[in-house]
Amino acid sequence: MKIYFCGSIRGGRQLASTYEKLIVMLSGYGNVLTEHLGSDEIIENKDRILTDKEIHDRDMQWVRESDVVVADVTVPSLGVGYEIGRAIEMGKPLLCLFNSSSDYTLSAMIAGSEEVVNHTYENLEELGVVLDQFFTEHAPGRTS
Ligand code: 6K6
Repeated sequence: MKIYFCGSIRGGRQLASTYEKLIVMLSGYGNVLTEHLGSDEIIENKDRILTDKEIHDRDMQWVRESDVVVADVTVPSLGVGYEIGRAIEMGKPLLCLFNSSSDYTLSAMIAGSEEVVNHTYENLEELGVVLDQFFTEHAPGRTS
């Protein structure tokens, strides 16, 4: 099971520690291709040596290879929105998570999409059940 996790980078790193915890949770269901999203250090030190084209092409290849896409859509990010649109076109099962305790408002283009599973959360503890249900429904019987 390959999981592509999306979270804001240049859109803002306010929720980096949340991404890190989410990635740990997702690792229980499969191989998270974008583990670096939880670590400012890795993004700064490793990915900075890649050109924008290399980042784009690598990430799109990973979206193509993935079995499911999970996005934290709380911090508005052009890159995350782009990945979601591309993943929808590729027919990937997609779970979008929005933190309602934040000061952000979710774009209608995500909140109103019937092609993604939207879930609003207040704390990460409540996401265990949501992830169990998503992976059971959209990737039944698959293992890493
Ligand atoms: C580090 C500092 C500035 O740029 C970097 C390296 N950039 C990226 N490295 C890896 N993935 C990236 C990078 N930029 C965007 N992405 C992908 O887009 C990630 O998979 C995220 O889900 C999403 C973030 O988009 P922005 O628009 O918030 O950057």
